Amino acid sequence: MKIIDLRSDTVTTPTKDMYQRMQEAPLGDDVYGDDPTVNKLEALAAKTLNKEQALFVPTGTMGNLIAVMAHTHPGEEIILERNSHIFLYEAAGASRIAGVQPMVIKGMDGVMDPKEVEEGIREDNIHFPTTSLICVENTHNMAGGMVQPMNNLQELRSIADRYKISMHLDGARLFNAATALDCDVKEIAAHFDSIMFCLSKGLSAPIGSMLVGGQDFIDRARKLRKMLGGGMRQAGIMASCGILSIEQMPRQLKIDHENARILAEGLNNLSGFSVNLDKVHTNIVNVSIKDKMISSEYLVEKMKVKGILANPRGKDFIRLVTHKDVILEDIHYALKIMESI
Ligand code: TLP
Repeated sequence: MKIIDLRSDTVTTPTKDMYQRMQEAPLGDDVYGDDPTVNKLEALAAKTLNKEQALFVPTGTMGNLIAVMAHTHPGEEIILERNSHIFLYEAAGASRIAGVQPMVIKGMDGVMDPKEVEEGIREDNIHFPTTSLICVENTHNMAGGMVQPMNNLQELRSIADRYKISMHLDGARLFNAATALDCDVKEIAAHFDSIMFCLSKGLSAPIGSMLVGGQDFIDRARKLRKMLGGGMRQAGIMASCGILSIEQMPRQLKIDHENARILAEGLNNLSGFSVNLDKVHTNIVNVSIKDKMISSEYLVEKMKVKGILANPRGKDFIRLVTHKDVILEDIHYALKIMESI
């Protein structure tokens, strides 16, 4: 049976070139700073985002946690969007390991109102924790891959500057955001003190994310990575793929976005589903199930039997994600199957 895996872009397998590069990558012990391939990837990531330094980390979750730890002290507070990945999906690492308290702001499609962010910043008062970080997610996963408007980022930046607070970007899908805005990733990165972006999603590397920022920040981050057990040895095997992710894979994202739109429009034309097409900005499609008697879990199971893999999102939605291992023909095939469900 043909399987079409739309659960996530994390399921992408390495490209042929990546397999080739893995075999040939010059290696060394990266904890000693000796792996030339990791060093090359870190320099490339820093240059691509126009920042001083970068650090190769095993996962996006670890990259975000290290960023929170490097920007804060235990007992401080960080401002986060209510549906952000750091708040919802990272097993409370920021609270448990970094020891910070989240101040959550409910955004509109993941976009925080700058006024509410400013109101969330604590005054200097003996009773209050110090606010030390604002986190933004772009694209916003729970909002269905929606892109944060550039003027919103500018407004948040000016607040952060006014209050001398750092800003971190969970840019797991930063390159999808830049593709949708038709801008350079540097333009988005410019608003932030640190950025995490994933190599292992639409950019198709098997493993790894990058943490990017200033020299001091990355020096602290490198030590924290070691403390958390993320100091890797001949990591150039993986970094070799990451180099190709940055050099070659961003152009694939345009295709992924086009496929997501075709999928969204096709599903919206079917009687059982609806998709808010205005909210399909990138490679994620949140699909609403019209029949409220059918739960998302039930639907996902039914689809699985027919070879279409998806993730439930709440009770009434499923999430479909396009990526390089799902081609246009697969999208049309998936639509046919969905019509028969
Ligand atoms: N997201 C995964 C799941 O964890 C939900 C997915 O399938 O979308 N930030 C954002 C915005 C993410 O979407 C993810 C992964 C991460 C961070 C964490 O990255 P990893 O999986 O590398 O730890």
